[in-house]
Amino acid sequence: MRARSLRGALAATLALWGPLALPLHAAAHAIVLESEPARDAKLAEPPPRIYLRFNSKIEKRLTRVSISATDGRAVPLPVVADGSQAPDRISLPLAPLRAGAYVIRYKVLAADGHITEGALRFSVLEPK
Ligand SMILES: [Cu+2]
Repeated sequence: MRARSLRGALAATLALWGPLALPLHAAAHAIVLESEPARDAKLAEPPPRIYLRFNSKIEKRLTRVSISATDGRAVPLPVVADGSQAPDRISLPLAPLRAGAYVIRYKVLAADGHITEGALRFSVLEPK
């Protein structure tokens, strides 16, 4: 009887602390699953927006995204954090871009408290 309740208590403790102790948090790291433009895309038309979908919820108030022409300075793209968009994705409208190469840099805080940084490159081709 006593051994059984001890095992029960141990199981309950593991259930409580196991998820914190195991390296499962990596699954909650914010990784980009889908993007528009796609990575290294060569676009005939300027993209109307930047869209990023992550594998987990992100803390939008602490998420930063910028765009830069590869030879120019970075321009921040404001991230809407009013709850009007799904918690695992961001959509940022763009003013029309000229032909050229661009880099999107993002720094996001995932639900597990870890920050992920990344970059996405694409280019807009000269009109034919
Ligand atoms: Cu993590």
